[in-house]
Amino acid sequence: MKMTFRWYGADDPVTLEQIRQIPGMTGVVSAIYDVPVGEVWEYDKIQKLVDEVKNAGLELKVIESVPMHEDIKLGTGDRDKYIEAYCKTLENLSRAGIEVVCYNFMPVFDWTRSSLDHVLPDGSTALIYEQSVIEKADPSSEDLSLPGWDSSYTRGELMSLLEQYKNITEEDLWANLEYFLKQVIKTAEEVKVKMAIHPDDPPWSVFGLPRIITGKANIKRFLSLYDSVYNGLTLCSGSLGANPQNDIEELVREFGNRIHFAHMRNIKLISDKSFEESAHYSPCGSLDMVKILKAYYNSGFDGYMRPDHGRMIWGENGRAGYGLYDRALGSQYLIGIWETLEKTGGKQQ
Ligand code: DNO
Repeated sequence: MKMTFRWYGADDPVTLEQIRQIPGMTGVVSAIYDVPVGEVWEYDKIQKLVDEVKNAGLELKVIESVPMHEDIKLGTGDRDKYIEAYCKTLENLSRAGIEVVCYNFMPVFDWTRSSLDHVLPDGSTALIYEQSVIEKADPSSEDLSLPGWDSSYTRGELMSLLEQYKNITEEDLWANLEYFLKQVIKTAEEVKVKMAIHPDDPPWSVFGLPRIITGKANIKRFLSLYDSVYNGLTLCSGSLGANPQNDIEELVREFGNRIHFAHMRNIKLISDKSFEESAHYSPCGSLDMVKILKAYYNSGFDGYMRPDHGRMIWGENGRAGYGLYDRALGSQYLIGIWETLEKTGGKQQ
């Protein structure tokens, strides 16, 4: 297992120098943020980022994410152009030494939360998802603030996208995903970059939009669309864990050899379809991090891992979910468990 930390590039208030000082960190996961969705990431730009990270004493082997143009998800006539650009980006990433590419197939919105600064009993703040709030929210309204939302869309573009998705069923989305994989995984195999789809967060439909990477049966279906180690997973404990029917340890055991990137996050389920993001430490949330890590250890996991969202603690102001302090604490907790597993041999579950 190689422990990494998400870094948002030069604009991130968290610096590479700070990340470098977290014990056990091998690298960061990052992306090129100033290329519009659908355009090719040029090799020089990627190499420059890789060098910047290297000069700070860290590695950049995982990209999170290469975003997907909505035309691919919608399956419009323009999709081939965007798929070609995606493949070209993969070639350039491979040339710069990238091994894993994380992406998602969620229509319009990426991860969704109802509040970004919910105050927990200990005074820290965390992201929270309350189904009742989301059900009442209007996704096209200007004052809705969603953390994963690409704010580069104008309101008009957003309305038009939502309109186009009215005709897209889950089965259409599956067909469009398969179409994408059939071309992209071929390139991924050639250039040896492992694709790792991120599950939908939360793993159910929001704002009436279809979502399909939601649990065991659908992940199985996804993996069989193209049976190759290059068609793999980012297994996000917090995303999938929001549905208590998803047993994360079981998913790790079942799909172990197809997991290339592990997102480790705890959440506290507060009621049906509602949860708050807790500290990583198992007793703070509903997931058992020791059991999950044991499943990774027992499956021989040697991919990349990162602590996922942290709370805001110690007065830090930063990007919601992506501050320095709580994620650093989380990483140390995870590394401590992993070290124990390595020294005691893991044992059977
Ligand atoms: C949220 C992240 C997601 C993830 C994308 C992958 O914190 O886990 O935004 O990066 O869904 O494409």
